Amino acid sequence: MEDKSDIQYKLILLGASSVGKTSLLIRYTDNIFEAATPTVGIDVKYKYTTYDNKKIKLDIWDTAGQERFANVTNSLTKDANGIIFVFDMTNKESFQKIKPWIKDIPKNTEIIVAENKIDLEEEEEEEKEKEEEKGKEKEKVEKKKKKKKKKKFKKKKKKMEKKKKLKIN
Ligand SMILES: Nc1nc2c(ncn2[C@@H]2O[C@H](COP(=O)(O)OP(=O)(O)OP(=O)(O)O)[C@@H](O)[C@H]2O)c(=O)[nH]1
Ligand SMILES: [Mg+2]
Repeated sequence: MEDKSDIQYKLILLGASSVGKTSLLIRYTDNIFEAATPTVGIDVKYKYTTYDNKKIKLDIWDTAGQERFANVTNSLTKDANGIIFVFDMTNKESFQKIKPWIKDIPKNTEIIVAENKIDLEEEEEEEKEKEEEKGKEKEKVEKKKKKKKKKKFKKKKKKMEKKKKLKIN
């Protein structure tokens, strides 16, 4: 595509390793979701979009979450227009990792915090519901068993009392 844009923005994806930065990026730029390998250093992708009748070019920098690339990543953020912090909702540590990063971001830089892998929460929820259902079913069976046992005992007791009465008479 011809590089004729009214505005150009530089965006950076930041976040711990494996939170899904590259996956988010290729979903946005190419509309696909495929197994991504860990990013080495940095990578950049472009996306053209329009807003307010203006043609906008987004340079989206994909960074490596691995600690050994921290220096490369930090130098990128200085002249960014916006930063998208990504964390994995099933990994608390990945959220905590964002805090120190935010402190070092220049004040006029826009920030977005994106919670990723929310499909895994739905899976967890479904699993929980199934377990609860299983528990309820087990409870029902136990209650039925107890009731049956009680009934049996009552019957036996009645029989014995009858026998006793007969003997006395
Ligand atoms: N279930 C699920 N898996 C995801 C999602 N997004 C990414 N993944 C998987 O998470 C793994 C890591 O994804 P990447 O996109 O490579 O993560 P990254 O943040 O770019 O990792 P680094 O490049 O090492 O910093 C891959 O196996 C992806 O397929 C999501 O929304 N849901
Ligand atoms: Mg990556």
